[in-house]
Amino acid sequence: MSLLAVGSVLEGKHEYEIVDGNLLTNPAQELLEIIGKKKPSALGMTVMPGPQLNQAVPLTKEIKRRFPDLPIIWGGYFPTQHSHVVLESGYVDYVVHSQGELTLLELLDVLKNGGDVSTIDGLSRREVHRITKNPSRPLCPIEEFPPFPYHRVKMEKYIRNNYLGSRTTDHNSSFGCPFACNFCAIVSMSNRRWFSEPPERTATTFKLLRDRYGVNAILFHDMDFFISEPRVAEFCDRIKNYGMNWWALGRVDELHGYKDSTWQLMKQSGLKMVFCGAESGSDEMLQRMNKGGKASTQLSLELALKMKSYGIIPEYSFVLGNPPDPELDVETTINFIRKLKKLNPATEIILYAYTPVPLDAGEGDLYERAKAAGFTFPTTLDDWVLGTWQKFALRREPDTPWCDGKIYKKVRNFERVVNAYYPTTTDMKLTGVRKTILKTFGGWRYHLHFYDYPIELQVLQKLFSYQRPETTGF
Ligand code: B12
Ligand code: SF4
Repeated sequence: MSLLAVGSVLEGKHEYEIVDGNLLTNPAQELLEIIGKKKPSALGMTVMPGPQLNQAVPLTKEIKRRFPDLPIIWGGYFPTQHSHVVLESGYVDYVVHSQGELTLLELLDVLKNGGDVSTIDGLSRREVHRITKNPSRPLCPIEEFPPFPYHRVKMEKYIRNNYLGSRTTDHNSSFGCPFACNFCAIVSMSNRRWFSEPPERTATTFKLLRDRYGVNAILFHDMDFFISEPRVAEFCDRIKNYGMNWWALGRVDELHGYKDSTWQLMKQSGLKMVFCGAESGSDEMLQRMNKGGKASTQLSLELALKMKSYGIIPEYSFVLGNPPDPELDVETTINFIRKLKKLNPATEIILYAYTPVPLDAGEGDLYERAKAAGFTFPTTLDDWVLGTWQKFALRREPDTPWCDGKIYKKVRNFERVVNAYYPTTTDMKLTGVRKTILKTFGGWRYHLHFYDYPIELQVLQKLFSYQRPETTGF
């Protein structure tokens, strides 16, 4: 989607091709061949921390070695947050910060026609002996960009069978978020701004994906799909007879405040599940996370009940192991999850470990505490691909100076038990006897609050290879 978004503005202006390394058998070799054959005038890469970065680093190094004159541009969250480290590596030439469409377009114009890159807002660049960051670019309303050029990719490869529908695919209908939770990567990307497609355009895309590609369900990956209730209501009204299902991410307090009529429309239009950042079982921690709005643990419980009444599944994510007392933090949130499960057993639980994102001084209590405990980010790109930083990026059991590995282990053990006793509704294969066995084995542990060494659940998980929520991808 990142590449479809930037591709949309290149249509008719620059020749371009999208290459997805995930679809290639030997991405490095095949990409090098494509570059050798087609001789592009620039290469843009979208890079997330974690597995993508792990591949992007050696690949970019090799491309630079083989094609030293080919300008290499990185974009996305990671390069935006760590542009200096990325450019200092010596093999990336440009970093496009935040929203990439206009910056890339201007850069390609200059690379093609000549001109001055120092006038391109939103760009950082590597010169012989220094790295320069141009002024930031204000976000542009996304309705000014053309729709995603879905025809540019092999759509069949991005359609899959899952709990939402037999032909599920993805879309993104907005950029940014008006909030500034201090563990969230969006803050440095959008600086509290938010722009969305108008509802009729999102509905048109929905229909196009259905009619052209036979899609019957969509996951919206917007940071927050539900910011504007009128937009959501109009969108649902437009699609309610399309016979499709959908999933999206939203905030607890926003959804809690929605009118009943909007909930009815959302249900009618095929909304099956909503991913919400419940984040913590402690109101004090929500404050320290700068969750903002009306966020509270009470609202999280009330929303789970409300969603139960509409038959829409809440998928709640939590950020655990927060400084300065990660043990107490984990204990409090585990107790809260037990309360939540009692109210609405269908609630999916996603557990992440707190890993800092770079923020300016004074922007984040959690980050300040992490730094006070001795946390610093890697200073080279090569360090970012080390095992310890890979673990950090995946947010499951990171090595952090304020939190003992044993505490994360406890979280994972609890996760195993809770997901055995309450198997996810998203696994279509886990039914009948297998489900009963799993529930029975998980049940005694859950009731006794005994989560340590869940070896038998590990074995069952291997045998049944059941799908846990954290593997469904958010
Ligand atoms: C879909 C998604 C995924 C998918 C698909 C990833 C994939 N294969 O591409 C899945 C579920 C697999 C996934 C996994 C992970 N994800 Co993810 N994911 C997202 C999500 C929800 C949407 C991304 C998206 O497509 N947005 C829509 C497009 C249009 O926007 P965009 O990506 O921001 O692109 C714009 C700009 O960034 C820029 N841009 C981006 N790339 C490029 C490239 C060039 C050349 C240019 C010029 C510009 C440019 O221009 C675009 C248009 O304006 C984001 C959150 C979000 N809503 O953005 C998280 C997010 C990107 N993921 C995140 C994380 C942490 C992960 C994981 C590490 C999580 C985990 N615990 O496992 C893994 C790692 C995956 C990997 N392989 O490395 C974080 C990144 C945090 C950070 N500090 O960088 C985010 C921001 C979520 C969050 N709030 O924390 N993810
Ligand atoms: S966690 Fe959600 S509400 Fe908070 S800044 Fe990130 S996207 Fe916005």
